[in-house]
Amino acid sequence: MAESSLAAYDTPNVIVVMVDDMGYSDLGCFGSAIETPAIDSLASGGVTFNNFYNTARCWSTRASLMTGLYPHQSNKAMSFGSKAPFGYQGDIPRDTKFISELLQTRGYSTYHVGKWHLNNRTSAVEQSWPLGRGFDNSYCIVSQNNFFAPWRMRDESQIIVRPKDPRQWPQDYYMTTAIGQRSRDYLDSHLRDSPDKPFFLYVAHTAPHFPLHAPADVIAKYLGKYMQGWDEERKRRQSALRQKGIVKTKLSERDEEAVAWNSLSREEQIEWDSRMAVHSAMIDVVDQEVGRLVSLLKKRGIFEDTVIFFLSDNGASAEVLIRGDGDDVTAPPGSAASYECLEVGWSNACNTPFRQHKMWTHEGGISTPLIVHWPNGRIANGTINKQVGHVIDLVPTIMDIVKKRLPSTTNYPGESLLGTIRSGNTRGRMLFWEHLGNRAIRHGYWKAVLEYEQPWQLYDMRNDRGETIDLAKNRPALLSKLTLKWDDWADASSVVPWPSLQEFHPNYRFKYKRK
Ligand SMILES: [Ca+2]
Repeated sequence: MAESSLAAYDTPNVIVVMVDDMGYSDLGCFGSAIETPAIDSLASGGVTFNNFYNTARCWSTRASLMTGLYPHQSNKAMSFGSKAPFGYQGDIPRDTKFISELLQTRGYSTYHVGKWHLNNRTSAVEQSWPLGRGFDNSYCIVSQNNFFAPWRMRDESQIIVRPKDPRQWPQDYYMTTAIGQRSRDYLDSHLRDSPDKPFFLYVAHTAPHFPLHAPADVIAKYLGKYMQGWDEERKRRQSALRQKGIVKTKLSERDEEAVAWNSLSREEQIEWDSRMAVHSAMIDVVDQEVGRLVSLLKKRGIFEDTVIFFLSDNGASAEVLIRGDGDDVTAPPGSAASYECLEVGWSNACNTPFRQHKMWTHEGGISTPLIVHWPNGRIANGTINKQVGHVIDLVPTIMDIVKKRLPSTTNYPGESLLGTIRSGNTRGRMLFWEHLGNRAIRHGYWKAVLEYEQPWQLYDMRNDRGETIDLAKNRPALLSKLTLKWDDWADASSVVPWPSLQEFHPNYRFKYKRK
């Protein structure tokens, strides 16, 4: 491969693997007991960002990943329809370019597999699916309500609707495995049909988002492993993160909606142990699929010239919902007939050492590991990179890596991370968040954060990413400087006060931590 490696160096292949609702410390290499050897090996052979952020929600992070903009700037902060103000309508404008469109018109073959969540609500609906947004091929999961038999998919341009009875669906189907298989099928056909072209492969896993569904044999590996409970699990993970040099912070308090593990009956503990076992199994299977993808890249001799990014779209979720085919309470945990969520106690543990969950702008909602792996990229292998980064940075980073210019017509708020991926040098950033009225700004090591209808809080991220010591009252001048900067950003970025959107979300309250 020596010759072609050199030739291919100018245009490496790019793979983005994104998981759904995975907690900050859910990877083995981030201190969990979940077996993720393939992802851990990408981390040890690549660069791991420990200060990396998403936007706290599925669609908004995907909008930022694809467009390089804050979600409001791409009109995808929410999907409230055409009567809502720009920023919240849900229709990404046609002239906002996706990374897939930028790469497709610059000589890349482009493949999408898995979740999408960016289709328009009102205008140009057909053109807003992956095939209309720069992907040559797409295996698109439209509904993830049943991992064993999804209700709706788009396989290329064909819409597939599941028969009402899930037993009429292939009985060996499991979504994560199907996503992995199609990723490898696309790679195989790419290498057969257009081996001279580089490729961009976007693998959007739907795991470990609820419902908690996983193959029984993988769940069996983890059953009984969590009987020590979420309070112990949080301590164990915090200590592992500290030992690995990933995060050193005081542990946040147990979430106020979660009960003490010791107050549960033995039967309740067994039930909760199984929830976490299924969550672990879902991530375990994702890792197995990452492993199979890596094996294929190695077998075909293109592993060295392929850049792999791995991240989660938001933190673990405390939601409590039953959708899809409903919950048969007599069905085994993790089976197709069950419909269960992680809920607040385990979500809290999965986001260790941070506070809050998916949807909040505290660290538990917006933090994700980012792993970047690129053997031929002269990058600082096996290092933990402390640069503060955000999913808006991935478009400029990918374009930098493939040596192509960003469109000059767009003012991108992010920046390329390639320099720091190589050097490990860090510099100050100013980043912003707004989701459901929750707000945050990070400027250097300071973070101001506000939960909707609560006052601003101020934290020093150098030693308190657990957000345990609110410095708002000690540093009022600093806090007001930061919140004014947030106001300026909001004004310039199509962010509007959450209460002004009341008519579009009459039921949008934070009740989901409770049953
Ligand atoms: Ca998500």
